[in-house]
Amino acid sequence: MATNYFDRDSETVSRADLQTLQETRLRSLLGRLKERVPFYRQALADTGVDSAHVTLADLNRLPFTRKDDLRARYPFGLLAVGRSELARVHASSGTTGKLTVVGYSAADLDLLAEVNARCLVMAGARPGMMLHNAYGYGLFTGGLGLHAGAERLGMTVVPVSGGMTERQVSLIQDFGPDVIACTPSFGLTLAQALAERGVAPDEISISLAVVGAEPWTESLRSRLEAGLDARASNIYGLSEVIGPGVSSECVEHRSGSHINEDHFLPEVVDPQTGQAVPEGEDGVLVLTTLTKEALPLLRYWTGDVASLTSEPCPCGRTLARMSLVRGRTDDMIVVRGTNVFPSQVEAALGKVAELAPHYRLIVRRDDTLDEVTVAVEVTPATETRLAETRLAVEADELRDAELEQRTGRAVRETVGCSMQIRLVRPGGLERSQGGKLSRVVDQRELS
Ligand code: DLL
Repeated sequence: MATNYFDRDSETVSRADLQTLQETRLRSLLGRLKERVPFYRQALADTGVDSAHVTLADLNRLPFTRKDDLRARYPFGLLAVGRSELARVHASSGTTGKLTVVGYSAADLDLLAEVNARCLVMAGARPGMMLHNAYGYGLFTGGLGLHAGAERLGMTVVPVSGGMTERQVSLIQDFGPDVIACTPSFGLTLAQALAERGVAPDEISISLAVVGAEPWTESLRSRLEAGLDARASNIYGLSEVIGPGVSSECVEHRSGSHINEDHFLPEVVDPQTGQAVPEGEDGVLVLTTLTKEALPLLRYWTGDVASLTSEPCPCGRTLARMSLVRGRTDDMIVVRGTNVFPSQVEAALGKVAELAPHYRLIVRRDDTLDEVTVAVEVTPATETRLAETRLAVEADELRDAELEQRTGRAVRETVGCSMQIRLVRPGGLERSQGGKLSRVVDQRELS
């Protein structure tokens, strides 16, 4: 392995060679889909596209696949291999409805390890380093995905999984890992727990963090890096497409996450029209799995909003880069005519030192007007201060009129519309599977 790459040839391939490879793989994918998956046989027949000669220019004539297509064929209806060829099954829990089930052949598991090894190297990890892996193990792909990548790379893995913050703090102090893999919100929880124990960030051994599985922002990155004294790089992925390992930032530049494009073909499209948007513009990320065997997906509509660039990166990788995910189309809320992404609110909250970046937007319709409440956790220090000044009231809610007003102002200035602020104790907002915090609760349909 060259120092900076896990697979130099694939990661620095010329754009022309990459395109040829992608087209060859796309043709083979369409052939397999037609042969093995009735859903795609039907959908592709309707397009009239000649699979054997398809080029990237034909992509927009091919059908999208959506989460509902998977759900409607729950659990195994879109598999392209027999059940006996499945080496593993993972699943992702939606907030509503059935699980989305994903199957892996032995070759798919090999790919999961390969792309995660690439991402770990991009994030600065090297063979022989120790990884504290705090992504959840189980049906969630994060734990086992990073685990496989780290083993492939030749790291020492500590398979801690999520939760049990106190225990994790002790393990970090005792084992001295070099790298941590975790969600941004759990990373901050750990940083807080360390601070509460009186451990200074530079007293812990961690120097790199591999952070993803939920949207985060530059302001959150600054807090996380200060709290852990580590350099944090983004890792992105989704169960349907592979799990973690679709893309990752290179630790040197961290200006966009390099997509493993030889395996996952990216497009960014307008959420309304489905047409490609120009490079650099935001739209919905759509991914085609070029090499997966068990659950190959054509033009999978991720629902994640991001932009793409294929400008060369100083790290030497030619793989296109995607921006940090701004949010999900289904998380975008229209408040009195303004489009709002939770990440914009997060950026505003980041300007208020007394607040932790754990928040949730609750949307209600009051008569005909949309009202948004931002429930946001305060830092432990703020909670202590409020308790001392007896401003704290009621179960999980805290009151501080000055802080609420200042936060409301920051939100209005950044987002362009006003929202009510509700202060919550540290840890007061409920986390779901994998430590993820759902950012939007839309109660409009219910009221
Ligand atoms: O979250 C896979 C993963 C595990 C990625 C560990 C990175 C690290 P799912 O549970 O299927 O898979 O959730 C996928 O999470 O569509 C995004 O909305 C969100 N997501 C994942 N990574 C990021 C990220 C895993 N880096 C969904 N930034 C995706 C923003 C992310 N959102």
